[in-house]
Amino acid sequence: MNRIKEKTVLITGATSGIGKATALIFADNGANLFLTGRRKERLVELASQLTEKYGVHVQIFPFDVRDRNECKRCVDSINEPIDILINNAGLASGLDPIHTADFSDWDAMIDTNIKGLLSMTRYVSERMKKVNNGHIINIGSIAGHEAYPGGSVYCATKHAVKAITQAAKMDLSGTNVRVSSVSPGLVDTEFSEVRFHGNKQKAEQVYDNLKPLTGEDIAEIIYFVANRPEHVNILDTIVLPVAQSSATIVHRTDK
Ligand code: NDP
Ligand code: 8X3
Repeated sequence: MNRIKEKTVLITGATSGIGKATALIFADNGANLFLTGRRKERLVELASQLTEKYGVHVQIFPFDVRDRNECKRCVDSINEPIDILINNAGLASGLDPIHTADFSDWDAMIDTNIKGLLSMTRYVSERMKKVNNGHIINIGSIAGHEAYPGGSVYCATKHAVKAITQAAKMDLSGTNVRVSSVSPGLVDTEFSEVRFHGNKQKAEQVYDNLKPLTGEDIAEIIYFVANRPEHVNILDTIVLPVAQSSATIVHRTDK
């Protein structure tokens, strides 16, 4: 059953990977979309592709979620109710140990993954509470359930996403607003290229000799979470490739 048709869905970080795949699956199911990300040209191209192929309404908002004023401007400029907010924009920056890591990497992750997500949630949840309807879906990670070496701050930001999801659900207790998170393991997107500051060779090694998840795999889970009946609130889902058993245990086959 499709409960998504004609719903309005705001997706942050729709220019690549999980966010873009999510935009596609929601458009395919008749949702009208508000898409964000910093790379405007990609948003323009995606919007025209979705409008043409699926006949849905798509509005784009090119901005940096680290800028709280821009988050407010985006939400304020949407006049219709926002049925679903998918807080997907995020990144890992670096994989350096605690004693040598770069402060600017830490700031980028904290400001995007925690503060950006909080800004969007703060502005949208206020509106959802007023109309007693809505669904906030946060993209967490296996890194929000476990830590790993070199991941002190990335893992901390994703642990924060888990805590924010749980606390938001409690804050909105008694309303019809749902709060969920989807927590993937290894997904082959631009994630590792961003983590290694554009080093494609290092990025490819992350997915070497294993079959990682794809953005589409996670988009399907996000769609499933959003498409439950209104009384069903999935709080979290951990989704791993079969070759991954924890944040650090990954089975790689010989070439
Ligand atoms: P990608 O790098 O492919 O996509 C990240 C998206 O986030 C892009 O659309 C990017 O858009 C957007 N983004 C990043 N920083 C900002 C910013 N400051 N302001 C606005 N948008 C921003 O990676 P994924 O698709 O893999 O990542 C999506 C989410 O999934 C992230 O939260 C990530 O932590 C999480 N995740 C990823 C996993 C993986 O293995 N890939 C596993 C578990 C969770 P733009 O650059 O245009 O601004
Ligand atoms: C991304 C997955 O394992 O690189 O959140 O942290 S991992």
